[in-house]
Formats: sequence, C-alpha cells, structure tokens
Amino acid sequence: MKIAIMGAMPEEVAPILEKLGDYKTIEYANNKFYETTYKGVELVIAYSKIGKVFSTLTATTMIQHFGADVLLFSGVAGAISPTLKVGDLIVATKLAQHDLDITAFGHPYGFVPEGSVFVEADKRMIELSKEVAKEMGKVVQEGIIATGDQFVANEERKNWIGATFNADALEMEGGSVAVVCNALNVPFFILRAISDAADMDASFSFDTFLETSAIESAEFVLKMVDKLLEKSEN
Ligand code: 4EH
Repeated sequence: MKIAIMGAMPEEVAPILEKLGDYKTIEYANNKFYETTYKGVELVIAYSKIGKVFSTLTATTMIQHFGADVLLFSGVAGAISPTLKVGDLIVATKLAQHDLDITAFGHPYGFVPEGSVFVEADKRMIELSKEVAKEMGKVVQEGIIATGDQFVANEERKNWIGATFNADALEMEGGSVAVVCNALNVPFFILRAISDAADMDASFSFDTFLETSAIESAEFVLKMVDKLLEKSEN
C-alpha cells in the first residue's frame, strides 16, 4: 500500500513533514514530492498550490506517477455551518464544485453532463475517522464541503453556497481532488480544520489561524494513517 497525503499550501503539509522527519524530495511536474517509509508503508506527500487546477494536477500525479492507492487531504477551510468554529475539524462526506455553472443550459449548479454535483468520499475511512476521533478525544463533524476557485470573504456568497449545496464548509481544492480519486478508483479522505467563517473578517482570521488549524488537521490525518495501518495488519 502507498498512501498519498496532500495539502494545498506549504503550511498544510509542513506539520506532517516535521513529524515524519526524514524524507526524499523528488521534483516532478513543477512541484516537489516528498517520499518516505512510515511504519513499513510508503508515503508520498506534497502541497499542490492553491485551487482546483493545481490540486487536480497533484492528486493525479500522486496516483498515476507515484502509484498512491489511497489519498488523504489535510488542510484548513472556511466555515459555513454555524456549529463549526475556528479549530474545529470537518470530514467531508461528499464534495461539490460551487463555481461550476452551466445553469444557462438548465443544469443545476455544480453539474456538467456525464459528471455529478457531488462526489462521495470513502465510507470506510469516514468510519475509521470516528475511531480516531474517539481515541484522540476530539470532536469531528461530518459534512458537505463545497469547493471553488475563490477565497470566500463574503456573507452573501457563503450563504448562497450553503443553501445551494447544503454545504457545511468551503475551500478551494477538495472537490477537484474528489473528482480525480473517484475517476481513478482511489479511496480518498478529506479533512479540514476551520480557519475562518468565510465572512468579511475571513482574510484576517485566515492569516491568524492558518498555522494552528493546519496543525490540528495534520495531527488528525497522521492518526488516520496509523489507523489505516492498524486495520491493514489484520
Ligand atoms: O488553499 C486555499 C487557501 C486560501 S487562498 C483554500 N484554503 C486556504 C481553504 C480556505 C478557504 N477557501 C476559500 C480557508 N478559508 C477559505 C475561504 N474561502 N474563506 C490564499 C490564502 N493565503 C494566501 C493566498 N491565498
């Protein structure tokens, strides 16, 4: 088994690399990929750069070039649901692209022919995340994540995304990573820690909490790796 761990920003993967210590750096497709062996399993780690296009490229590369057969995403997100506060964790049950719009042709938001509005994450890993949460004594909310090439810092846009996709959180990479993993039959898990509320204070809140929230998410995702290994032993 080879496990891919990705984030979008350097701050999102730094805590993971720090914990792992020794790794090999491989340059490919204008990006750096970090490879290491952890408890006898191969890991490939990278941050994609921000947005749907770069995250698509990185997820595809990790699977097709590096041979990952499971993918975990760790990062931060803006909250839509009022029950999500800065530092809280959300696991994506399914993801959509909120900025995909061919409604002029009568299609719903987020839909293109032969695609689907939502892509579901791997149910087994969501189950495992409940065990991890319990063991860590943490609360992890499950919910819908909406993705788009836009930093949302606007109450009106945030509410529209919440209402249109029934989404609980928003970010800029999960929906595209989901499309890639789904197409290539790679089970995926997307975890985000809240950094802001996607409102007028979002950029300030984001800058303040990026680092601490990214650490929250990274710690959890590493425990997910431990859990996957524990389960694959029996
Ligand atoms: O990778 C992008 C980062 C913001 S853009 C998406 N990430 C963070 C999640 C996120 C988010 N996405 C959309 C957290 N809050 C969000 C929000 N809307 N309100 C960025 C950040 N810093 C420097 C440059 N670009």
